[in-house]
Amino acid sequence: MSEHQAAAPAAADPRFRADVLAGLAMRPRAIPARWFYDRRGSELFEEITRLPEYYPTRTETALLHRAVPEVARLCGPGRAVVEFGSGSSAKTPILLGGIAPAAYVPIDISGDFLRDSAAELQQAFPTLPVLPLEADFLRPVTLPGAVDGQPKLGFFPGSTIGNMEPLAAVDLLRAMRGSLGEGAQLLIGIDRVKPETVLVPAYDDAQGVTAAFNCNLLERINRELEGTIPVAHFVHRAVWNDAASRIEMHLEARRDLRFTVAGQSFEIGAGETIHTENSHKYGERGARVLLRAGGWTPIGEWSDDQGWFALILAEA
Ligand code: AVJ
Repeated sequence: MSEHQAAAPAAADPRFRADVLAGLAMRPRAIPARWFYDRRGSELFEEITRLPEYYPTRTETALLHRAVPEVARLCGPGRAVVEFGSGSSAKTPILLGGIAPAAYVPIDISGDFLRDSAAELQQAFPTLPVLPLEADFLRPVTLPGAVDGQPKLGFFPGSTIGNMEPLAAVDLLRAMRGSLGEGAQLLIGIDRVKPETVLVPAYDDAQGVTAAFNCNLLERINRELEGTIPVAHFVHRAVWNDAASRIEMHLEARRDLRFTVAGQSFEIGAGETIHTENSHKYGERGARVLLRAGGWTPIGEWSDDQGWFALILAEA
């Protein structure tokens, strides 16, 4: 989409505004990755998941197909499945179809996507109670009363945990443990460390879809926060930070720029960046230690032949 094309006016989320204004004033500049996912960003992410270079989605989906009979055996029937950040996952029906759940509670910060994907799921599983919950799952959440007394199975696919710094990841895992309660289990997808020659192209694809996904954040700022960011003067960067075991995405200014967002002025020098995403990768043992630090004991683990991605079932 051209940056000159008229965009439908969208009501700005005050949390988005606060994160952007604080993030642009900070050094280094950084905006949380959660704000990628407006309509356009979610569409672009869907496109990313189909790219030849982007291995995580297809690897995890194949793993889930393989794992689900054993997951069913380990978790038993009658659990309420609580999915954290359910944008529009194709993985959910694989899990729900394989384990005889008592209910399904998708939790998402964005009510729009949540209602759409919940309605779609309800059609596929007409007799399953589907109870969407609009909430920020980074904090402990109160689940709908209808699932009180049912043991919970948390579902957190996609290696979304990788977006968080390890300290925040541990906080999140502990918050999930609190939200899910006594006797809970968690099925989580975690992306593994692998050669940089595989990782970097997965976040900097030949077709430029990931670049468009990254730049859409600036376009979203322009659309929703009355921004004047000259998007065409930024370039997408994906770099492997070995010390921190993560892929970082940045938007680099190609020249000295000035712009305004929500009436506030900002400057960025040529070659300086806005850090937009971290995607942490964990080793086999590191992933298990992370879960234990968050209060979860692994009881089952599945990985692909190349060891590129892991699905771990853990109990509180
Ligand atoms: C949805 C957070 C798992 O980190 O791989 C894909 C997001 N960013 N390409 C990831 C993403 C760029 C993705 N997660």
